Amino acid sequence: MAKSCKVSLDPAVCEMVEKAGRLEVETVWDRYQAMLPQCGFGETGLCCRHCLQGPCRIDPFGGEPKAGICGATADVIVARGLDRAIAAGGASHSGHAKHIAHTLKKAVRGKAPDYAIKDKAKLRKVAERLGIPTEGRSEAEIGLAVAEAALADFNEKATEAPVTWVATTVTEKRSKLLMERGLMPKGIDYEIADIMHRTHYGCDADPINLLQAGIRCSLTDFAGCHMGTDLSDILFGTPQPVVSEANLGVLKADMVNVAVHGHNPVLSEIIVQVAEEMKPEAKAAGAGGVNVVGICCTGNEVLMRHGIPSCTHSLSQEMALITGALDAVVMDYQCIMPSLATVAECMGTRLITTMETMKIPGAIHIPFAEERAKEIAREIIRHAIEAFTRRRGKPVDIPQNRSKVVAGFSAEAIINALSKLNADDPLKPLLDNIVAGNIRGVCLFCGCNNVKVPQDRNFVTMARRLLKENVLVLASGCGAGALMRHGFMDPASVDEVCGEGLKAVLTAIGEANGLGGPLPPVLHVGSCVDTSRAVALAVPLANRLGVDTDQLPVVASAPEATAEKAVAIGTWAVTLGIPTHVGVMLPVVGSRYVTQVLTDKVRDLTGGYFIVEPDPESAGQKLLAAIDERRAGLGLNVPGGARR
Ligand code: MSK
Repeated sequence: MAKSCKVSLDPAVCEMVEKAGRLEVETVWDRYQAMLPQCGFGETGLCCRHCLQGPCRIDPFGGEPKAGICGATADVIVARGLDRAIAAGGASHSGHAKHIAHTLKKAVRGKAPDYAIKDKAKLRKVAERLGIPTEGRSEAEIGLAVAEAALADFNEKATEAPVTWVATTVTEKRSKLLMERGLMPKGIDYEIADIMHRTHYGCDADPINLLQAGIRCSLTDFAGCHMGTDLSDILFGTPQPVVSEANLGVLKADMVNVAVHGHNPVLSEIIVQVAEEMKPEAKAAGAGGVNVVGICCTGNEVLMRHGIPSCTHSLSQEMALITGALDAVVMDYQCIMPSLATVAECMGTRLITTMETMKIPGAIHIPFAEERAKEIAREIIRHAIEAFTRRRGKPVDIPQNRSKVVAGFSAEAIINALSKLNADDPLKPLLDNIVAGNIRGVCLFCGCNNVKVPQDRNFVTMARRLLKENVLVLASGCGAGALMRHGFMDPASVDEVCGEGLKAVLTAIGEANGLGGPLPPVLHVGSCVDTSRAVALAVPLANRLGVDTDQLPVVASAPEATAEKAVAIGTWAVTLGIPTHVGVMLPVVGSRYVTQVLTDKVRDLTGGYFIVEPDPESAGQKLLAAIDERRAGLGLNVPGGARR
């Protein structure tokens, strides 16, 4: 019988939480309980540690102290704190992109023989978008120029030119608006350093100036996401729909189970290739083969390009080890809990870090270098095979839960699917259905799971509500993970979860593509970096309508956000004009002024705004209202209302 528990909606996770309790292995939920009550100053953003005179904290109820030792008010402290979170998110996503740019450069110069340009058409498309000449040039020459253009985006340019991965990826109207309003970033690393400078002791103390810089900096995260997606597609292929499975039931007792965890596909792509080659070694050790599975966004990357099953996501990463069946976890970076070292020690899992930016005491560190990628991947898998030989014959507890997943909906894949309905004008069927109301609007779910919310509750509740109201739902990151584990990426659940209009559209597209049935209710667009794929779809849609992205009936939601990267993504979504929901308390509520700017006044600047709503039912309602407002603005019919 499926287990249920308070901490997660996922029965597989509940089963493992119970096992962890029996084994007295501490989990994220135990540590959260031990942390309560959490500091109210920190939660509301009213604690400042930016200088050595602090920490300072402001009374959230208007009493004393009203200012920090230097005189910084609640508004200043909150705005500075938000800016630093945005900068950290931008540094992470763009650091990931920079890494892939270096890999591309090494590949085209012949210094990384295990890599090659896989999607030549995308290489040319990206080059043309950036204004790089392609005529009569080899792929290696174009690839080098693209990699150099990417790396040039990190520094402030002598000519004061904007970051190309922003200026060329948004609508022309948006690009102009960002320039006019001082929101266009001049360089990725430049803007991130600028935030660290202006939030230092005794610098920017104007909350509006601080927020404006934070908004500009959030676009470094957008540039990093878009660049990461573009360059990964060039090197590893642009995803196309692929069938796989998700949840802990994808582990196999008699196989060498290797999880790839983190974000960057540079290593995991090679692990996937080498795992197949190493089957004879695994067999010689008594296993059926090597079973590669994914965790978090590295999992999303290999799922959408190779159909590698997703084991689990974000908050429940420890649970994959608790099964006792995982022989190795191979990590790159971001969203990896250091607690895995303790769980791994208890469960006999080899924990392997690979990047200079991310080491964990207790893990084996095998430094990764693109120049020797396959050799390193083989060394890693040999560790897993050795761990298997120690585990062989011992009991494991693999929950039986597995959901069918159809993943891999890149913008190119979606447009290709639509082209089967109208080859000359692929966006027309989508627009016609939006106009007719069969698709009421579009919602992108992204972001993480957060320990403060029963895992997946907000994603599942909101997706159910929006799908029934005929909202087309896209998902990235651990949001995609949550929805895939609950069956939302299985075409068979369309009948149960979608409204009639949406069902008809998904069925028409699916049948036109020879699937003999509908597309899945929720379209998997990839990892958190691939949130940019939703923009790559929204921009041509806006261009086709002759409007900007702030007029589209498109909304976004990070209902269980955790990472600073999610804060940065949410802020750039608002900057591109999208009403953006966050389902957990942001550390800004300590300043009524900053909260008001983010949820209301920013609309005058960008057209977008934040909706902070922890209750998933009301959040769904608020997103529907935002969609309807946009529909009315375009003169489209609104359910229950008149055409304006
Ligand atoms: S992994 S940023 S917990 S989505 Fe991209 Fe998941 Fe959030 Fe990390």
